[in-house]
Amino acid sequence: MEDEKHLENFQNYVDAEKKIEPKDWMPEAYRKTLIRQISQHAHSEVVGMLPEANWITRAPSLRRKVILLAKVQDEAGHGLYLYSAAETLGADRQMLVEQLLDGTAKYSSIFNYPTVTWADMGAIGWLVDGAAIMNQVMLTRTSYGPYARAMVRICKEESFHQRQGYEAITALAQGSPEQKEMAQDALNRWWWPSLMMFGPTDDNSPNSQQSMKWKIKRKSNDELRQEFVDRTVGQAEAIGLTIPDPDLKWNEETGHYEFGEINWDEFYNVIKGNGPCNRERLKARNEAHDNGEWVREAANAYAKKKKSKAA
Ligand code: BYC
Repeated sequence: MEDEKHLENFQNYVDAEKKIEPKDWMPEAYRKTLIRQISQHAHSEVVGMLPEANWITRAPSLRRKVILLAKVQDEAGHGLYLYSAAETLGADRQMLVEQLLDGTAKYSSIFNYPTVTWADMGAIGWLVDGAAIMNQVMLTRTSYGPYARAMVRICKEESFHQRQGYEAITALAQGSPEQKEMAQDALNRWWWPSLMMFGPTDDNSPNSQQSMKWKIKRKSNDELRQEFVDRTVGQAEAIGLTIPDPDLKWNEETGHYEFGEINWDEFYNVIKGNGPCNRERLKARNEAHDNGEWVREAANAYAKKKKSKAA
């Protein structure tokens, strides 16, 4: 029943900073919003493995290869925690996966860009994971208990991902002129898409207002984007790279960087499925799913056997 009283009690509970747990009463729209956001997040982790997987066999040293492998495996793990968190809300995992495979579910826009040089591995760790952490640290305090707890663990791993990326790009930025050029080129290509990861501006974000009221989100898309810019500019300067934004400047009065206009047409085009790699990503994901059919069959057969033995 969603009468006024229930809704009011729910809001009071959230306002008192109490966590909502799976068996607690919650408005249907709260449940739906969380399933939407958590499943999109899970899909992003899973699809996010693809651009990096492209470089595992071509990592420039054994050390870099081991690090990259560990990072990509972490992302698979994050996807699995998150699908489990969505299941606590009554979502059907198979249905969520099907929505990803048939192209009806969204995942982060950032993973529809190509990884054309090794420097992209550094840029992804530094910028993409850096942006992801900004958002996910906020989500460790989200009002839904299972999502908040999953984020605590995920953030620890994301922090390693960001550090390894910054270290990898630093090595290139301090290397030969060609390596430095490669690092700068990667920054040029990943900077603007990283800013888009935070989602549309607050004025154009249809879900933000309600999500903030329910404390699913605690900071707005624009607030987080600004925090990211403020933190990242100094990191670029420290390694001698230039942020590709002629309008970037420090504002003494606000204590923040001002930055140029984001190309929102590009963003909406990518999330509609028309980015540089959307089709390639979905094709790769579908192939991986089909190739894994025998593993799912074997796991089901094993579970069935175990169950009948126990019975
Ligand atoms: N890309 O009202 P808004 C990682 C959609 S992966 C695509 O502001 P909301 C990693 C949005 O879904 C970590 N779509 O929405 C993995 C909504 O569409 P619908 C990824 C986007 O939910 C591997 C519409 O635009 N992190 O770290 O309030 C390797 C309107 O937006 C995007 C997460 O998923 C986008 N960038 O706020 C390396 C964090 N932005 O559903 C790294 C969890 C917006 O209404 N998610 N849209 O059709 C969130 O925090 C929020 O969902 C967002 C958007 C801030 C992203």
